[in-house]
Amino acid sequence: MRISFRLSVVILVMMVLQSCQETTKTKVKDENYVSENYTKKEVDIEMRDGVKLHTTIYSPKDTSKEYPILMQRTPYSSRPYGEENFRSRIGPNEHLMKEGNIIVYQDVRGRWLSEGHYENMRAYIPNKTNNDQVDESSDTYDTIDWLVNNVEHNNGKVGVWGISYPGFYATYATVDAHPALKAASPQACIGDFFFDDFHHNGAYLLSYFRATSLFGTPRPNNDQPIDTAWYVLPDIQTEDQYQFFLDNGPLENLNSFFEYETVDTPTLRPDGVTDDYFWNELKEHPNYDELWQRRGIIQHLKDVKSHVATMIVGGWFDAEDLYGPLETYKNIEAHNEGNYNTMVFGPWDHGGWARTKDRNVVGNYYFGDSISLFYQKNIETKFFNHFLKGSGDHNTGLPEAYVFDSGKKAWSTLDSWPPKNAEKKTFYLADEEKLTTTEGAPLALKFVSNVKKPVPYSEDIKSVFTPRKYMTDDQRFAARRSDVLVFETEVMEKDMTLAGDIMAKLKVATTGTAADWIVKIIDVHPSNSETNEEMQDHLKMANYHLMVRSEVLRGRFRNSFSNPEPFEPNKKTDVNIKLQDVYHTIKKGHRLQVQVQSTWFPLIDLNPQTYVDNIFKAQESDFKTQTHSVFTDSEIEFTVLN
Ligand code: PG9
Repeated sequence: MRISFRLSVVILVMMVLQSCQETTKTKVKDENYVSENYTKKEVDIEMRDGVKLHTTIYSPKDTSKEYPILMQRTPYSSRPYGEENFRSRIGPNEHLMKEGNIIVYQDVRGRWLSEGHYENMRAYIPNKTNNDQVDESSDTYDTIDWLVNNVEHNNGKVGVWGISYPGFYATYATVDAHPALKAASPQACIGDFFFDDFHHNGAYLLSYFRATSLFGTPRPNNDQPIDTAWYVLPDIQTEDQYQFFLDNGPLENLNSFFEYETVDTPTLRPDGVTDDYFWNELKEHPNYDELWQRRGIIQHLKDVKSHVATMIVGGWFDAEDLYGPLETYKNIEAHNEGNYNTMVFGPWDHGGWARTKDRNVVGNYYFGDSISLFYQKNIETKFFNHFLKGSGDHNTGLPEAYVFDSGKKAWSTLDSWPPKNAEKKTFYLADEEKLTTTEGAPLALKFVSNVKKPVPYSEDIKSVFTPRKYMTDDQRFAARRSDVLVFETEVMEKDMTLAGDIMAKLKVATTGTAADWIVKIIDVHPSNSETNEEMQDHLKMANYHLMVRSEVLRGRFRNSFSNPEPFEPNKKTDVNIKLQDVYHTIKKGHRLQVQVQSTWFPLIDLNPQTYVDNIFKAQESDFKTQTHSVFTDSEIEFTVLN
């Protein structure tokens, strides 16, 4: 029977509408999944020194069985507050949410609705002798103790997880760990603010400027708990942060952003002390002194109890915390033989592994489909279930190192990191822009480092809260500048897999007495490479100069991060820069390129290029254009799979 055309159109429209409603219903159902399947309680748990920490507990409505507790401690708030208000997603991923776990969020000491005073990266106190000695380890211990003894239907096993600053608290949980703590997954975990986030090897990350007030604004009413944001992120009132910071000049001109109306005391006191206690710390402590040293957590990972299994997660293209997860994994591995300690590193930016987008992309660069979804289902869920619901006998079926080769765009499962069959391979920064394995005569390659025209760290016109995208940005814009030295191999005749850290052993000189040194490792793609849909319009994958790794060292710290020293003008000097690990195959048909430069703006602040004790107090007159030299007996030592 022929159905009239008109009727068939009506049927088709009805079918389309119905499927949309179903999708919406599914989505709506998903949006309400937590409130439909979990109850919520908020409690203020008393710590050993009497301070109460605000803690939110989501428990499965199905009380027919017992569940482990999965906890995240955070400075970013456990909101929404109010037992009638639910998060739409809880836990490390949707599988763990839907399988049923008790999910706990806690405002750390001094943040949001928790009492006490906040300290950035609060220093650990070893060998505590009284209840007034508290830190994030003791707060975590006291919290876990209360939870396992007071939360109904818990199975006595606790896991912690967190990304970035919450990752730092997850690492901290493993120090003097509570016996109920069975699994910890610090992810993109901050290790040390002198090498993560706000500084890289002593260079101040000016690109973090706007994040300062998030951590340095005193809570009003003499630091009382508060359920709404009490800080204001500085508004530089432009989308062109490069021009803003260039026009702004010396860092001390930024002090004016740190006068807060919420603070009960007068602003900008005569001696330049501002109302932001973190900005004051940054500008008064430009060197790796006791303030930063005592706050690093890496040094305290020498006695992680064997009942705590650890899985450290990071992204090869994480602009914020790369030092932290790599050093956390390596130090637990080095000092705690017999512990279950593994790592997962994928082609992600900061926290990319927790997202659920199908296409995994960082900036312009596409790495593949469902990589984070694969991780969540087959790695993260497996890890927690094994130690919190399963036998916990270490036989997880997961490898020591689950690492993604960002060149081949494929996972590897390795029994160690770095790989046992990796070896060092040295390349030289040769004349005529060559990167060669044969050492030539030591020539001086010169460039003018103009403080009025610093090398941009990105060709995008933007203003960021923290830097992210640049980690995979095309570097052709820099390669074509006269103040960026370029060194490049011939076309690779076979694949070369970089697997581990990279050491830049530069031999340099400057007409000045201070300089920053930046090294970038680049995968130059063939000119017939196909462009992916995420590529910015002005770019093409043809000849794409993919940044694989980059790092800066502020030259004054070349011999010590704590005791800076000037350069002697025109004297050939060694500057060694460790670049964080990579796992990247430079494929046959590609080229390996190294770029060397001395400004990277405004990712990092401008070096005056004349030595001053504290760049945060440098004057306009200190900033001078200089001529720098890189000698061709400089080496780049790669870790390569043989
Ligand atoms: N590590 C990230 C961060 C720290 C400090 C300021 C801004 C960002 C993070 O916790 O996301």
